[in-house]
Amino acid sequence: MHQTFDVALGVNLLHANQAGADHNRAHFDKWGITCLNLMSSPGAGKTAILERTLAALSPQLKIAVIEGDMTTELDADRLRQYGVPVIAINTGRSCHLDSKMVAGGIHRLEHEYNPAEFDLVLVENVGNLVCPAEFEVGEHAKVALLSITEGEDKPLKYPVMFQEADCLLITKMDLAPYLEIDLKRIEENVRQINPHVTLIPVSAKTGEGLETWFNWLASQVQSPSPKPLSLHHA
Ligand SMILES: Nc1nc2c(ncn2[C@@H]2O[C@H](COP(=O)(O)OP(=O)(O)OP(=O)(O)O)[C@@H](O)[C@H]2O)c(=O)[nH]1
Ligand SMILES: [Mg+2]
Ligand SMILES: [Zn+2]
Ligand SMILES: [Zn+2]
Repeated sequence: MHQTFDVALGVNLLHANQAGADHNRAHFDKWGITCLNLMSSPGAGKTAILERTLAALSPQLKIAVIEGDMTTELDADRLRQYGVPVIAINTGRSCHLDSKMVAGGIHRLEHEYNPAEFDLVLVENVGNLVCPAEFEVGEHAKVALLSITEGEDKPLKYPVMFQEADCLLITKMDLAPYLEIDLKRIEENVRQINPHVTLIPVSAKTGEGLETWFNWLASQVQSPSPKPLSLHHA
């Protein structure tokens, strides 16, 4: 009985979230904006990658950031230094962004700027390897990050994030010489879960792999490949 109730509650929650995601997606499509949702466990390097990305691409591409954090604006302040609009969303006790929170951010973008001028909205989700993957926010693609310090087994232990990802950045590659980690095993484990994901090893510190990441990003902007708006969490 209890379990039935929980399942029903979860389905309703995701259903309501999906309606909000469709709303956000309609905004992005109307304005010709590509939206990417960056997700990882805490500290895998989302903000560091965004810093390098804004520094390299923001003159050519008009980018805005929606920055999700439970309580602070620390990451938002880091990214504001790159001269792009950064809309901070504090999620309070929630360990993920949902579509309604992101709608608030989109409506702020609409009121404070001319959204049709933007090419790309990058969403940094709350650091969490589990539920951000379940809550669509209207993005065109999901980017997951896995730091090499987290261990080869994470794609198997937290499969939803890796199943859902369109692109997976293996971050902090500069630390590889100091760790007993097998990149090939990470890749094999990821491919078991998601054979077609675009997998890019990177280092925000040395710049390794960033060119490949920028090219993937640019390919999303030039030819966004909309996914069906169906509820695929159920
Ligand atoms: N060596 C090394 N350290 C990195 C790299 N990228 C990020 N870091 C460090 O890892 C820590 C976390 O990086 P962030 O970019 O703040 O990670 P995050 O995923 O945004 O963290 P949350 O937003 O708190 O989930 C910081 O101390 C960074 O300096 C990298 O490529 N190499
Ligand atoms: Mg961050
Ligand atoms: Zn959550
Ligand atoms: Zn709206």
